[in-house]
Amino acid sequence: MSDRMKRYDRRGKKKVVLFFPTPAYGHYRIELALAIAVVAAPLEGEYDLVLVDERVTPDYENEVLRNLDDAVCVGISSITGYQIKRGIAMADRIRRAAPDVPIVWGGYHPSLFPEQTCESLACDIVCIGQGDVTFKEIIESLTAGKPPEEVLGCAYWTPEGIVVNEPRPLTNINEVERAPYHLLDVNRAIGLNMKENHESIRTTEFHSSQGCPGKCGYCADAQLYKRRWTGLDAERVVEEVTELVRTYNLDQVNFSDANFFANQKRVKAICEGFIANGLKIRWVASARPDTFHRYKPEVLELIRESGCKRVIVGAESASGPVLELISKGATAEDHLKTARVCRDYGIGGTFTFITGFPHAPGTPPEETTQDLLDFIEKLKQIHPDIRTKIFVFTPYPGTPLYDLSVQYGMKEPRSLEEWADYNPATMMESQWVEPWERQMIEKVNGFYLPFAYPSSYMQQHFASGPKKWPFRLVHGLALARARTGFYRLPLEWVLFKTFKKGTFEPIA
Ligand code: B12
Ligand code: SF4
Repeated sequence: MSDRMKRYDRRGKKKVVLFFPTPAYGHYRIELALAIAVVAAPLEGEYDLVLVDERVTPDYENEVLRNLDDAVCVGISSITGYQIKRGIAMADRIRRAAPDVPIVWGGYHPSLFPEQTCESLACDIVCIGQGDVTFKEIIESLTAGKPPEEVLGCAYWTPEGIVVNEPRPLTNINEVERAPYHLLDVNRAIGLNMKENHESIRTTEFHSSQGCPGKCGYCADAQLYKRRWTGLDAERVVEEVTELVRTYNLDQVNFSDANFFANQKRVKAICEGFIANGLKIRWVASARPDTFHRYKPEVLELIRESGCKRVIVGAESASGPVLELISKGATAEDHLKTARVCRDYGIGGTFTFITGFPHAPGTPPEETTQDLLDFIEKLKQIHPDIRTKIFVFTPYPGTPLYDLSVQYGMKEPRSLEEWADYNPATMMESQWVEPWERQMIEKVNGFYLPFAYPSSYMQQHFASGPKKWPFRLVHGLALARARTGFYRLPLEWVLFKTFKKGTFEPIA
């Protein structure tokens, strides 16, 4: 029997260790490691659970290593890119310390590449898609002394080759126990965000649905969940969020759902519940540009009244052909309508865009970065509390646009180890965006447009004190530049970059 097979016999073991590696290269706020909390939920009471978040748990490596003796397995969560790198580094330490302990990977990336992930020495078993039920069944197989032969939605290594079991249909998330927040160090995560990310209020995340009915051609969700969506009942969301707010003394809750607004009836009931419970919080959630402006006025009122501070809108493009190419199912007119609805109901909006979608070699892009900046200016003219973020297109596996990018010459990573270096922040060689365009995005979208059309936050921030007059001067200059499109000799930008770290406009 090979070493790997021996690892599947975990009879008598009582601990389950879950590790959440740092998810992304570069600077991001700490979003709570809900993925490992959700998969731990059904195991509570039966196993000793150890949840370790690389960003939050002090001495995280030893926290994993010192719990291996009695471990059924170690679970590692990962999206594509840097998180794999950190996950492999931990898997390597685990292998050296306790070669018998099976390592189970879950999350978006392993789910898209179960076989390739199992081929890596860093992994024995992959949980494909939703993890709540699958992970419990994997644990039950291992503690019964056998590989997860009968577990739907998983893949595993054997000496004869990798076995991929039948897929598991989407589980209604109301059937899953509530996420054990108490196993994550929520207060420390909040404290770190306040200290290192200069957040002034106590914020954490809540996950109220899985999947999305959309079919955007750059998004992994449609591939993984086959355009299905499952949401927690409104009563449960209200009850759990209320308890969370009271336990952790929260000021803001960010919903980490792919599509929080998929069901208007549910959203209405959630808002009514927050109001009835007297919750004095702000909340933020993601909306599709084609649905939010179609919400009924009375529901939009409730959304604002219950504390919705901001909706995050994946607008992506303002060009008809591009929106068609990416199957967004929304038009530029939808984006403008959503901005107007946000303005009329006193809700902030963060519109995210993507530049550099693939186009055939030798042909010009349908939409240039400058076109996007011009459209963003229109949005800001409608509503100054519209924040915007332009991402550079990174083809994510399992999507039609990934396949198109490969067709147009993108080099595909071929192993888990190669995917570890697939990071949007470091992929400076993107074929469809020139380095000068990246600089222009940073300069115009990150500085000139926010100063030309200052949000209420900025206006308050600079309303008085010594910063008032420099702000007015920069505002005047930025507005003149935005109106004329003249961004050369950007002295004020150079000064800003030299003295100010970070941005005035975080996404949420
Ligand atoms: C919070 C978040 C982030 C956070 C943290 C990432 C993280 N891993 O949590 C931050 C802000 C850092 C981030 C950054 C980015 N993100 Co992001 N993000 C999200 C978001 C909104 C929520 C994730 C979450 O907490 N979900 C809640 C948990 C409960 O669900 P889950 O993660 O799906 O976990 C379930 C299963 O996957 C599985 N599972 C997960 N882990 C494990 C582990 C084990 C052991 C098991 C058994 C099962 C299991 O079980 C869970 C319960 O069913 C998702 C969209 C979404 N709604 O899921 C995008 C998403 C993960 N992000 C995505 C992307 C593309 C990005 C960016 C590249 C965006 C950008 N252009 O900059 C960056 C950078 C990433 C990088 N590689 O450098 C993609 C990932 C696609 C992919 N192939 O990996 C997603 C899916 C959005 C999308 N629909 O395309 N993101
Ligand atoms: S709306 Fe968002 S989550 Fe849904 S398919 Fe499009 S990008 Fe993905």
